[in-house]
Amino acid sequence: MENEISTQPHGMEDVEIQEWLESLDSVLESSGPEVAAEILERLRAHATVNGIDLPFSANTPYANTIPARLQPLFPGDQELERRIKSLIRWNALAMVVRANRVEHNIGGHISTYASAATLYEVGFNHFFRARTEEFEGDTVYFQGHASPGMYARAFLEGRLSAQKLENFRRELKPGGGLSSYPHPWLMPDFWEFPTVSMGLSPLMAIYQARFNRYLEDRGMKPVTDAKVWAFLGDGETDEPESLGAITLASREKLDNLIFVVNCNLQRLDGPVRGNGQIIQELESAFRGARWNVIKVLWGSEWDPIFERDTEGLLVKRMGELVDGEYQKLVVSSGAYVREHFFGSDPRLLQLVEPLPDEALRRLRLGGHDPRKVYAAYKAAVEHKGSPTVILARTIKGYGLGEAGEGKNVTHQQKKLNEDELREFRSRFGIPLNDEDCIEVPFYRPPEDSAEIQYLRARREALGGYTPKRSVRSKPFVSDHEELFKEFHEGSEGREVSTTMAFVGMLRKMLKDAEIGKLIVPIVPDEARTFGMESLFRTVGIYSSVGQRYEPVDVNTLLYYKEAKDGQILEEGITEAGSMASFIAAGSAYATHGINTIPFFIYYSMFGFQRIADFIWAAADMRTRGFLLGGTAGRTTLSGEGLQHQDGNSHVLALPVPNIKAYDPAFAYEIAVIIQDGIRRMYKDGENVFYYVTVMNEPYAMPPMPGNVKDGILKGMYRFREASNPKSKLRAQLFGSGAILNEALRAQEILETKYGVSADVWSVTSYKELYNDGIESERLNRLHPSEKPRVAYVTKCLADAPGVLVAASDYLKTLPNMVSKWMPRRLASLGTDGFGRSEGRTSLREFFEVDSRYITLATLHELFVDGKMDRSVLDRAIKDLGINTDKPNPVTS
Ligand SMILES: Cc1ncc(C[n+]2csc(CCOP(=O)(O)OP(=O)(O)O)c2C)c(N)n1
Ligand SMILES: [Mg+2]
Repeated sequence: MENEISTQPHGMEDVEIQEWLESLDSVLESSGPEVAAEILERLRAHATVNGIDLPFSANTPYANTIPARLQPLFPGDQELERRIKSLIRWNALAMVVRANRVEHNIGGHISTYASAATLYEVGFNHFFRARTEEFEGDTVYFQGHASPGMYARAFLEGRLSAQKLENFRRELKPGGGLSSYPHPWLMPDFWEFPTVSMGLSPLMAIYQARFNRYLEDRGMKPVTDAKVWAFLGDGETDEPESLGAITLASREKLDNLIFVVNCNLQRLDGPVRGNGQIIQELESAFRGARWNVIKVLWGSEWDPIFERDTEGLLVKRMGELVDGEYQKLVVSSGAYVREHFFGSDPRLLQLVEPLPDEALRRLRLGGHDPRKVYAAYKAAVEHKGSPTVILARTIKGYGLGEAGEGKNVTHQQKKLNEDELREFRSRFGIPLNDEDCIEVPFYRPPEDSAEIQYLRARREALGGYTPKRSVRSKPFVSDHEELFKEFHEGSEGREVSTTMAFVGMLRKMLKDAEIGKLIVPIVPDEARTFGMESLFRTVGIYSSVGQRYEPVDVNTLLYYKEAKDGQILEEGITEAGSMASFIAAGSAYATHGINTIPFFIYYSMFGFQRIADFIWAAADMRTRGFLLGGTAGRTTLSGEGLQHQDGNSHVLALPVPNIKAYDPAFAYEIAVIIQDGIRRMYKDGENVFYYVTVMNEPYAMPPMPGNVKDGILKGMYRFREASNPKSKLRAQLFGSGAILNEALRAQEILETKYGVSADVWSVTSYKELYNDGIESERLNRLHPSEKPRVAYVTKCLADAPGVLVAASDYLKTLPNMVSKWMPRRLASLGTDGFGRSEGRTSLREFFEVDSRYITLATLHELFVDGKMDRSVLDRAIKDLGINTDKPNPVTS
């Protein structure tokens, strides 16, 4: 009954609807789709004006976007391509099955590639253009779990040996192996983009496409029609990052960007939307964001059935099923499909009456039909004015039959029994007999076979092989000594923050003849916070459309200037997006052969803490550049409270192997670090990048005390010696960042009030000290007969007498982790705990890191060593005004 009402609203006759449809058809025929669309748009407006409340829907019917009659001819040899694809399927499966026979549970995925094989093969044979001398090439983000397919193809192409395939996921075996997923760190000549932490690659791809435009608009690379392709899983789209920047892509009209979502309706545990339709959900999200959406749902076998269906019943029926039901159909017999899908309406049953059950079972989905996929890709690359997403329906584990096709367990399937292997072999026509087949050997037809010849010819026509990574930029020749020299001088008493000092350097770098153009300043709506607004005017904010309005502050010196050739990437409030820009700019030395140097400055608490996985991906990708943690330090940033004040980031930087993390106190330290960083990354080609914290506490910047460059870079150097080194009471104070000034004040108090002579060290990087320490330990363990290597910390403190006290604006674990290489016990002060929104002075008291607490810690260490009387300590507590009953900052 309900159904009846919905199909015939208010008793409207079928014939009336039919008349409307027929007139539309005739417009379509006589004047084409554009006029038809215009009429519909006018009708919609007319209806709204007349008070008709049309429900909003961004969805189109559950059908292919490109109808069969508009489908282009498939230009390839379909049969040969099918055979090549079958061989790749076999070898991909063999890799995983063999690896798991050798080492149980080594893992690997069969079903992701099995479902996506056609999506990739149409790309490889017809679309993905390689990077060459003449052409920058297309950029492809491969779905991480489909990696066996890419390896299997490279094997057929003769680029990877059988031995490499044999050692899939076992890179440490003799002869090397293949990394589980796309990791440029592990396979730097092959993979360009790490994609396996799901959600990162769609976002990175959007910003990559946008960065390509930035380079073009700034005249740094020629304008080309190169595309960025990103392949993702439908389950992956649940990650917030996946769809988080899709409006940026449409706003920027990134028609150089193509998403292909492999909609197998399944993720790891089960259906992506058992009770809904993921494809329709994604369609409305992307259409709502003004993307060009192409649905590839049904294969060619469905076309004649659609043609017979003049009433649109089939499309309607297709739209009714939820994904859980579709999944059930995939694993069911033809008879079941007839009864449960077509059986809902006798007219539908009639449509498929001529087809036997077996044919119903074999009605292919769009994502497995090269002709449909080709049509979609062609439309995508030709589309102008917006990015395209292709939603391709496939079956997870396609071809695995009983071993997992469409089953909930298929994602984890790594083994096939003998029957299943034989069936797979037969289904895909692999020339192996029953006996050989169960050994699952890799199979490559001879070089002169039609398959290999075809595959090679196709790739040749597209410029060569892909994926392939190479470093194409030329290294810098200069050390930029002059550029940084002035910052060694100090501020002559003027109080500046390290952030201001850094911005001064940035301004100077931007003017430099060699590197000026290459600098890419990136800010997530924080330029004013860091005093960078003067750069708006001088180098401009990048905008692909220039500035279409007169900025409200146009009469001021530092107005908000947007320009098509603007240099600053002002990303708005998105640390993730800014990081994706950082990655694109920091890997352009490989992707584009351009040495762009990104400087991404942000609120330090919203870096490692918030987007650490992107930083990890950047590390894997061998990204170069500088992350600047601004307003850093738990007590140095006043008033902001526990979600802003960062005492964590230097600890969170520890696990990223190739990031160098520095907590400098003075302008010259920053100058030394940045100059050396540029040299290491862009002259010597080292695969490192930098994290430098800068603060907003103003103080006089001293001149560099002699040549301490080496110490700054290695992690520590003596900044100020004790004035009375012969004193009986001696101490070594270690300060970092803005807390170094507290150590210097403590040095004075200790000297004048307690007769303790202390040296003060600037510890610029606990991470560097730690890495050096563990490396020394390791080398000594492995080479016991050689002269022991002495840790740098140990060397520094060889002749440094007295008690040891460290204070930083970060967790106490930082100094503690290097204390084992110190000659004596270390007392560590730091900022473990939540903290308060408070001013600097109160915060430093609260966390017990100010000069008074450093003084007390020093006196206490002397007392423990028996060098100081208890009464002095008691008096000091009183004189220093220390409340001994205050709450523990760690737990309060
Ligand atoms: C951030 C993240 N979380 C979890 C995983 C583990 N994981 C790997 S594959 C997968 C399911 C993938 O489903 P889908 O995106 O639909 O891809 P399909 O294999 O179906 O093509 C999961 C949960 C991961 N790789 N990354
Ligand atoms: Mg899926």
